[in-house]
Amino acid sequence: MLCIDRIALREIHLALKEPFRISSGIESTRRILLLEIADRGGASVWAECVAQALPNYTPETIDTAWLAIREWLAPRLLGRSLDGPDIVHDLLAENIRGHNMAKAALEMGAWGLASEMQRVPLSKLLGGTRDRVPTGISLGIQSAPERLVERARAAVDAGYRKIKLKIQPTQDVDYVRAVRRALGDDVEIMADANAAYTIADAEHLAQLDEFHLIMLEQPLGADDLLQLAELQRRMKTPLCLDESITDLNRARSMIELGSGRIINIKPGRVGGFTASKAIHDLCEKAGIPVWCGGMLETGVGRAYNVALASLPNFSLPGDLSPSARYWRQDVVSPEWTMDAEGMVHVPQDKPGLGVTVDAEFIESLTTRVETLRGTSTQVAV
Ligand code: OSB
Ligand code: MG
Repeated sequence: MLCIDRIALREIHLALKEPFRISSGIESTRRILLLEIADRGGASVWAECVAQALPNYTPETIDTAWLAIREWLAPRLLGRSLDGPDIVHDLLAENIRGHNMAKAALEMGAWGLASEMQRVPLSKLLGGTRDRVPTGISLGIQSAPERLVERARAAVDAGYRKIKLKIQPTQDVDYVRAVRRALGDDVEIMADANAAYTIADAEHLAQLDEFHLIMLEQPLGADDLLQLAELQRRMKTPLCLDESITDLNRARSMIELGSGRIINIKPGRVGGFTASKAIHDLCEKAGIPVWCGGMLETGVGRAYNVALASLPNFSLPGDLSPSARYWRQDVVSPEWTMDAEGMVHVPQDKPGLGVTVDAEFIESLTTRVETLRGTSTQVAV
């Protein structure tokens, strides 16, 4: 039984070691929404909302998420006795459309809190079966193919099990070709277009087939399931959907229409763990591999992703890079690391996130805080 009696929203600013460019925008210093969720009994947990500063990946932003949590979502949970975290998804879904990242921050936080209270590792609570999960790296768009080749080579040397190349029109075939030639045929390479193309580009995109990519992620718009199905018929490379998959039903549509053959599950994008598990189970039955995507999370969000990625059908390497790939200093200790075989270790002996959150460091990065309680709210700056 959970009874959440306090939710603190906190915005922190954390500089990426280097800017991350994708077709829909660039991130340099991240504005990040962290939540602290406390149970009436004294237990508490940190959670992360993965919405970004601008609505270029999904319609949400950190500011819309803040509003949605304060006005509509947190009031549904505060002061209420909850049988368990598995009922939170439906509680937050009823007559509140969208705002999946805002919902997910609370829903995953409820799982984290339950894990703390039951003294069970989060991965165990979710049904995870593995104690190590393979990781890939996601490389942003570079100024020239040679720059990308350098990055990709360094990533292979570091042990990464999958190299994801961000592409966009005019920076695509030449970049992928350069990396495939430099790394040889044994390295698992994929590309991610973040919805930058239309079906009119089908012939152009089909040129990627010759590079034997393990997949091409989200080449067309999020809502273009029919066009994606047509593109899949015209390409050998398996398509993987990211932005398109916003819930279980979208995953069903993808499978039935043939709009893709692989799914990138980001728990934030689908509204949390319950939806992620449902998509995972559906895909397992349908023979569709899934993997865990990343959103440049801090070590808090990463803890949730690593736990999820320990489920059995997460059979491809996730975007689960170590802390040091993103930050000079992460907000957790120990920081997330990867072994020489490109595996991230899933915490087995600690409940909750499995890492310690550095509240003092977070305090020093904080630009605003708002604490929500059962009946009243109080604002502090
Ligand atoms: O499309 O997967 C994406 C980051 C921000 C927004 C969208 C995406 C990404 C990544 C980053 O690829 C993956 C990571 O966290 O390492
Ligand atoms: Mg993607």
